[in-house]
Amino acid sequence: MFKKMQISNMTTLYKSGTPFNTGAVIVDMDNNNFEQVSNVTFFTIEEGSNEISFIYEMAKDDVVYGLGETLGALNKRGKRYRFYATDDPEHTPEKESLYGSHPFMILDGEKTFGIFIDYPSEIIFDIGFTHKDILKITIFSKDFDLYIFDCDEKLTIIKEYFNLTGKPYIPPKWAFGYQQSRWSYFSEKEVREVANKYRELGIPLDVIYTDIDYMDSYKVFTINKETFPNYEGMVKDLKEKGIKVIPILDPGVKIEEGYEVYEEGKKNGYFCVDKDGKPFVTAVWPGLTHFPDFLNSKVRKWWGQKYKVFTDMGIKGFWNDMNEPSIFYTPKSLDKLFDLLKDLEKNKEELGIEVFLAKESFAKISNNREDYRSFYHKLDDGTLINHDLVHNLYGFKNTQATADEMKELLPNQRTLLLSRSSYPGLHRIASIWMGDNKSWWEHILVNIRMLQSLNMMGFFYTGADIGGFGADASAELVVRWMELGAFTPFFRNHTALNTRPQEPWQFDEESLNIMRDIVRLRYAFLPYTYSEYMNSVKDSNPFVKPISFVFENPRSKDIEDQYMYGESLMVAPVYEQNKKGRYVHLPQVKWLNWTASKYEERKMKVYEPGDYYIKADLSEIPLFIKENSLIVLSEPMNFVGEKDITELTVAGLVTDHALYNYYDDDGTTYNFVKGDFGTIKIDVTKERNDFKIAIKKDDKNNMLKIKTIHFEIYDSDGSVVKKDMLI
Ligand code: MIG
Repeated sequence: MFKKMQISNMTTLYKSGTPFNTGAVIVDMDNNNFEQVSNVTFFTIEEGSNEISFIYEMAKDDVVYGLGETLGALNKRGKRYRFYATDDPEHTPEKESLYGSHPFMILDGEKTFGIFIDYPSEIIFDIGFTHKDILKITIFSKDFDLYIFDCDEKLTIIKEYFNLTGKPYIPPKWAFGYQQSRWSYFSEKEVREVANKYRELGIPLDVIYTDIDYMDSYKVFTINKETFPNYEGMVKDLKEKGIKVIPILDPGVKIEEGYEVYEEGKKNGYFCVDKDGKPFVTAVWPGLTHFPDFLNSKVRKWWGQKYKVFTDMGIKGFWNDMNEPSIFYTPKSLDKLFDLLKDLEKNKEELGIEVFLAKESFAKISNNREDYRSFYHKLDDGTLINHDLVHNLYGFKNTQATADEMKELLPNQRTLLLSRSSYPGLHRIASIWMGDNKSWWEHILVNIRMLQSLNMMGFFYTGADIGGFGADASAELVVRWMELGAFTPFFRNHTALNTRPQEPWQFDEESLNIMRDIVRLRYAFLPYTYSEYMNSVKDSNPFVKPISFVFENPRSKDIEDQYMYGESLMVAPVYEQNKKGRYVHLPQVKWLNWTASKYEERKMKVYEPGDYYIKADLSEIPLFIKENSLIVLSEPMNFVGEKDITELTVAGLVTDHALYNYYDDDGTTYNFVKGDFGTIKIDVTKERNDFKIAIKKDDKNNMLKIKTIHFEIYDSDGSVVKKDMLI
């Protein structure tokens, strides 16, 4: 039995039992206005004792989109996905769970609809895996909210999902600059050296991260005074060079007498508890730790205020890691392992398969479901709830603690806030990166696909560890990945401890020069990227979209390795080893190709719709501007905001008429909400062998410093007209 409520003309809620209020959905519902039903549109239902499955028979050509942070293809059909937040650094193709839980999908085909399940523990989406045509969604509970979006338009379904769960987060403008990180910048000296090297080499940079190495014994909110004697001084000095420092924060609190965070948490009962009501003991980086109980609002307040040590230094960006929460082991699981080892020792002369099995037991002490079942949260109303039932919310609530208190610590300031684990709703307040990928060519493709799937979930501001986190990277791999990264909203080179360094200068002169050009190209695109990002949030329209969300031709459904970046630009990165080009599908309209390497060299060529092999040397990335749309560029800078943008270059192929909505604001506050922003409507109309240009500036608060706009407008025959306009 469900309580059925009509939320809008296309969205229906089916409430089962008494669901936990996750905070994902933000619309107020009239709980009295429901009807009791036993069916759910589109699905047949199979009920077990503690689980329920929704089954749908897919038509041959139905395509499934969504599910956010999952592996496999962009079309999710043919694989099984399991939402139970997991810290798994081995993103091999068979894996079913990663860090986030994103149970929202769109089925597109004979019938088209969306489904979102608001339930914070285990859900399995078997999408034509067990049986190729059967979609089976299993929820391991009878208490959940299920939403059906009955609509033929994929983008409208997404809009409706945002109506329900809120609009995507907006970072500061500098978050669209280039960022550098590495787990194992061991000292302040090293961080300063890396930052300085960027400036010496003339490679733009906006952010540098300090990973867990800056902490004192991995104690959260502390700084190792030996290796980072003047963290605050470092933050200030780098700020002068336009480089912002972002620290990592882990949720596990080290159990250590006298350590303030531990003492306060213990005294106030702020930690998750075991079945006897004692603080639950687990282990992460610092050794034995407790987990703060982020489901409790008092704890969130306390935790969020702790960030003051950093905001007082002028820091405006935070990186919340390990919040699935990751568990290395618990004393209990470790004891079991020691028993096993003792057993093995007794028979050490005759061991065979036992050793093999022991290896598996060893792996199982991390992130074990049994451990997640053995601790509890105390909610605001005093009730205890088993962690396992709300597992997927931990990272969301951890990051909510940060976001909420930022309103007080940094009033009216935007922050760059990243979380590793996530749940629907987190996209309103922060964003996520894609976690611990590897320096594998295969993972560039994963990056391209996940970027599109995450955007459907409202995680517009996202990206992967460029160059790969685990394993050693080759120069070619880093170069190609940087080319992709330049066209993802979150553009950060990051790698793990003990891997080959992969900052741009770590390889050879040629690779260094290419990477400098790529990063400069990224900055040249800043006016476009920022305008498009802000417009996409305003319009609830994914910033990155699959080709098939824009073009209706069947062939587009097969295209997963090209994507729309904003409304005008299609990106087709080269992501294979030793390739000097790639095949590209150009759907339905004409396209203006720019196989870009240097911002200054804009050689563009017109293509009719079709399939082409596009050459792209190591230094080049194939870009395509859609017919009758425009891109806007400006001179690259060393960091966002280094100089006023006084000149724009507008380029496009206009066969009829193109309109661009240029947008800008202060980039750091929320004043845009009150209308503090400037826009320029740039209108280009084709006229015989010429173009008519109309410009309408709306800038009552004088946000815009643009004086000149250079036009490079192409015609179908490939000819270009160049004009300058003063505004
Ligand atoms: O288990 O802080 O995903 O980006 O560098 C490793 C060290 C813990 C995992 C994060 C990664 C980060 C690393 N962390």
